[in-house]
Amino acid sequence: MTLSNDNLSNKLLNIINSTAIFDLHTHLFPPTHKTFFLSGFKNLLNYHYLIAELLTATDIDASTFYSYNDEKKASIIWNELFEKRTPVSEACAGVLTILKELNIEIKNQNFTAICNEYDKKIHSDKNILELSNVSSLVMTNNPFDLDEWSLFDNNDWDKKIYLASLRLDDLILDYEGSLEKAKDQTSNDEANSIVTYLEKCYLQSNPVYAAVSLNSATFNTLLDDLTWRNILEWLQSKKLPLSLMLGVKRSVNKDFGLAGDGIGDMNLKELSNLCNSFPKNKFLVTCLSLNDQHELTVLARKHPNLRIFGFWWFMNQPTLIKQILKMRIDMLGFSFIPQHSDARVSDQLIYKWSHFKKILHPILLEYYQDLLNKNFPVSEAILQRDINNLFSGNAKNFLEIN
Ligand code: HDL
Ligand code: ZN
Repeated sequence: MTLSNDNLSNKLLNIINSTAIFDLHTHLFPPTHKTFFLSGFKNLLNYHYLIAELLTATDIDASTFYSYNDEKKASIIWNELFEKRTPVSEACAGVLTILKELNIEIKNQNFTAICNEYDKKIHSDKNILELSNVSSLVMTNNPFDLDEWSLFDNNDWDKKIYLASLRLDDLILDYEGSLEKAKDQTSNDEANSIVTYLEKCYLQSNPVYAAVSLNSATFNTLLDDLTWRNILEWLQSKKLPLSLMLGVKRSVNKDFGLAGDGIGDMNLKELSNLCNSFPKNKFLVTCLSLNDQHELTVLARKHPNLRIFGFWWFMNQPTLIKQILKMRIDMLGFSFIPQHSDARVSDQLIYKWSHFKKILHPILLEYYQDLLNKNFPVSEAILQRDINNLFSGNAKNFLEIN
């Protein structure tokens, strides 16, 4: 049944709010992976986005701050960013969105009271997945962090919800150390022990893609280094896409820890060269800098083996999403993966996705209204097909998973 301008908006909003999400890139783990599973109010406030905002809005010394325990750090962040200052940044707004979703009053409540009420309301990952309508997600799994990788020694978690990836940054950041671990884990001294080890990890974890973050100083390693050419050939043999997160500069401020990374240079002509050099490999790509977004979108029109995903990190800001999401639709239609959460604390799924949906609805509405005005028959079935694709289908089809 064709919709009209009267009922289009509500129908679209209902479909956006009721369609299950496949979250393509997160740093989340199942609750049974105890040391790596993060949830709760203290962990929410200890998010490195908020730490960066604290350390640059106050004269608190970074190393002093990091010497405190999580409770003290969280209470300082709450006091400085939410009580002494107005919490209007995206990361601050995200915390408030979750408190609202949980009906937790802020007025006349101090940090401890809010903390106690919060931790009574959020009691499981299932609770969070329901609230955020995330049906499954991809973890960031580092095969060279053996403690974190121990997740795959157990079967006490839902592998249909928590899907694996192979995060390969350590091969860029510490090749020799990674090679030693690969040799230890495979008792293999040959040059190709990295690929031998990745094969072992593949069998253990059943990853849906491999991933690496790069910048202009490291990108050509993929093309020039024999190990990486072997990895790309291995990925192709496994039909595993490679997720490329481009334009990051690690430790811009060394004292800030995880909060110290920033934007690096990136030459996307090299990305185009990679797509042409490895036509049978698939590349999921996201860029950290606003400066790279237009060229990336044009490249997605040139390379069928390139698929854009998400608004990564410093791009995940309402003003930038509005501008770039419309550009992507203008140039690619709906043939891209519009968002991922990059959540580190499970509870963040609630705000990362509700904030995106709030931006998505009016933008999509404008395109569908334009179609109706040109007498194109927009039906509920068409809306549901499109939102299914944007929220999960495009990613799953590119990954060739169900
Ligand atoms: O490299 C990455 O996967 C980034 O997402 C970093 O983990 C970053 O610290 C982050 O959490 N961004 O949202
Ligand atoms: Zn990430």
